[in-house]
Amino acid sequence: MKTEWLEFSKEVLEAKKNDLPIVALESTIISHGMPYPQNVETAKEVEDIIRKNGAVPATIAIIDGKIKIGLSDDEIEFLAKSDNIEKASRRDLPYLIAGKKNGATTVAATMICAELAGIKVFVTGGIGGVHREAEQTMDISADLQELAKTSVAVVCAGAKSILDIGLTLEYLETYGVPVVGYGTKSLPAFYTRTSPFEVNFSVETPKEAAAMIQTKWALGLEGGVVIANPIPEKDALEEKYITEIIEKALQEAKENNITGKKVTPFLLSRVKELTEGTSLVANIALVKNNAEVGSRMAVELNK
Ligand code: PSU
Ligand code: MN
Repeated sequence: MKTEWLEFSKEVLEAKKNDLPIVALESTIISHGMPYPQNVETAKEVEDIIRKNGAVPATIAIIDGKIKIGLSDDEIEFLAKSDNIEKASRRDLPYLIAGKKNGATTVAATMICAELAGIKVFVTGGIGGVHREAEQTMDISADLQELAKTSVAVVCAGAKSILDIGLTLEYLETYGVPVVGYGTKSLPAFYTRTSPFEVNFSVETPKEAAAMIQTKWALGLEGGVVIANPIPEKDALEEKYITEIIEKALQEAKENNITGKKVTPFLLSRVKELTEGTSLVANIALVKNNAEVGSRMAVELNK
């Protein structure tokens, strides 16, 4: 059984027994997406938001080779503080699990583990995508392939403009992944509520989102759904400002020959430094907002 590698927290195990709605959360955002101590604070606050909305949070990570579904405060602290936690995507899971190592799961790996654990809704900040100049570098996040095949709904704040948003949408279209705007027709671009691109469909309520997700899977159409939820108005950054900073971070990544799985964390941390922390404040706000929507969706899906 694949489930022999899973280890549920008490809270998540209880939720499963009682058929309560559960929301998965990733851990790359803790170990590689945000600095300490904001990463721990955010991880805990996001869990509380999910509880307040009637669902049970399950933060996912690989610890000592176990797929942990639901983490203790000590485990969150450990992932947040250690500087040698591997960033774990699909390709990394077998090595980390067989070798009894630690890993912080990306969107792709969290989707895999959530599906193994029977969890249908996953809340995060932003998904990986097709990077700019991917026609040269072939840098396309494994998150997109996972969305193509693994049946978990991912609530995020759209795609960051460190990526080529247009190519990311084309890729998702090819693989039949619906990109659904939550209360918006424009695809949000993480720090901003809009982008030059439209979503495929929009829904206005968690119920409407749940109905379409349920229908997709009932039809036997495997794979994920992207629910793109714009950052709250008051937390959004000014488009011109953030675009210039992203351009600068991209230039630096190129000059420093940053490749492979280091690209996204490098860009995130440079953007944070160049905005003097403003981007981090926005990042925290949008994740919390996604937790609100995702937990309400999980409640609807569970009905
Ligand atoms: N985007 C963010 N914050 C993040 C990530 C993406 O705004 O923390 C993380 C997620 O875990 C995502 C991963 O799955 O980066 C994508 O990495 P890559 O581009 O190497 O696939
Ligand atoms: Mn990549």
